[in-house]
This record gives sequence, structure tokens and C-alpha cells, in this order.
Amino acid sequence: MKLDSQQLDSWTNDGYLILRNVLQKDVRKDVLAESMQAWRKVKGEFQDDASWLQNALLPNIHHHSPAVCRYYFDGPLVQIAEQLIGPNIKGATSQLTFKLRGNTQTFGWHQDNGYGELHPANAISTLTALDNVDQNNGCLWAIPGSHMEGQIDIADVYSAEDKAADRPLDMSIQNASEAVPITMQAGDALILHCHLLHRSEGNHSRDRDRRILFMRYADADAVERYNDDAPRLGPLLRGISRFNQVTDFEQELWNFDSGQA
Ligand SMILES: O=C(O)CCC(=O)C(=O)O
Repeated sequence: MKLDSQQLDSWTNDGYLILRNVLQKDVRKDVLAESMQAWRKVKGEFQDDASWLQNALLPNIHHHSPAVCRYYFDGPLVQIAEQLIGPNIKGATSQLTFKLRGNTQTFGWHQDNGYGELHPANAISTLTALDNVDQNNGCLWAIPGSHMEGQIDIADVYSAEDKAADRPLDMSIQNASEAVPITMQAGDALILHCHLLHRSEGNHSRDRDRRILFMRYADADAVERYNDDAPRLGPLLRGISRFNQVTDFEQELWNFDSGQA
């Protein structure tokens, strides 16, 4: 999947891109079936009184689903990462990010490099819609161009303890009125610059879930600023890394058969 000059311009100017029909229907069916099997096993049904984390996130979904693993390691979004980051790419995160019907919790303003600052700051987040997503069922909102502000210091609102406890971050920002809703069809993917300000509303639909497959890609040499510049461990997907731990990481998963779905 090759980005054209208009898409590259909007990436530069807006800090995000919406790519249509990236996860095609037949593969999406497997991704969804294996993801739901894992979600039900680990999480169960949505519970009103459970924590944000319990209701929203299932990390390392590629460990549970061979179809997700294939898409994460070798799907079209890896080619997008090569074009936006460079020739050396590792996977930095894979998770399910769900707002099932009934989950009206909001997700506050943040930059993805605020939750886990990686350096160099050119990681991308990819959010593949597994359902149609609109304002009613909790689509994302983003502030076009906000990535140009760079890394915003959140030390006073988000401590190391907050991070360790995986607490949600909610930055207070001046220009919230400039935000635009990002609606998607199932199979579309939203690509976010790691400095783009974004948030989401709750899912107010009675009968529609909002399920997203979230995958983050980084430069293969990216390090964790919040962890004494230790290399971010993630599977090397393209090119080379100067870190042996990265070169070796999860290489056994390349056969795509080791999922436990
Ligand atoms: O799940 C959501 O609604 C927001 C997800 C998000 O912003 C993120 O994972 O960075």
C-alpha cells in the first residue's frame, strides 16, 4: 500500500490519515473471531463498575490470535510504517481497544507519546476499526495539526505511579473546539502521529460495539525515555536494529501458528 503525495501532505499538515479498507472482510472475520474469543476468555462482558483498564484494553492480542499476529507483523500497515518512519521498523504495541455497548466512559485528551515516550519521536499508532465507528458509538476526536506542538510535558498531571498503574491520562487543553470527529467503516485504519492530540467519547449506542485493533510501530532503535533509554522491546519487522534484544524478540512468532486462540 503506497501513500500518494496528497496523503503524505495531509500526514505532514494534519498529523493523521484515514486509510480505507485496509483490513479486508475475509481477514477481518478471522481477526474479529479470534479477538472476541480472547476478549471473552480474559475479560468477560462489559461491567459498569469495573475499571477503565478492565473495560477497555487487552494487551498483546497478537499472542492470542494468529490472524492478528499476521496483520501486525506483515500486513499493509507495516508498509505504511516504512513510508512514515523509515526502513527499520519494530512493533511497539498490539492491543484491543474496546468500547462495548454500554461503556460510556470517555478517553481523555492525550498524545500517544505521552503514555510511553519513545525516542526518536516518530512512532505511529494505527487504529483499525473492527466495527463501523461514528459519534454515537465513541469515535475518536483529533485536533488537526496539533502534532506540530511536539512533546507536551505532562509531568505535573501524570506521574510515574500513574503510568505504572496504567491510569488514564486527561490533559487540559486550550483548543478543544478545533477537534474533528473521525468516523470509519469497519476495516478502515486511522494512523496517528505520536504527538497528535486526540480523545474519544463514550459509546452511547444501545446496540453497537466499538471495537478497535490498536497497533503501534516504531523505529527499530527506538528507546523508552521513561525507562533510562532502554530499548523498547518489540518484534523486528523490517530492516535491522542495533539492539540484539530487539533482533531476537518474538522471532518465533513469525510462523503465525503460536497463537493460543
Ligand atoms: O479507545 C479509545 O477510544 C481511544 C484510544 C486511544 O486514543 C489510544 O489508544 O491512544
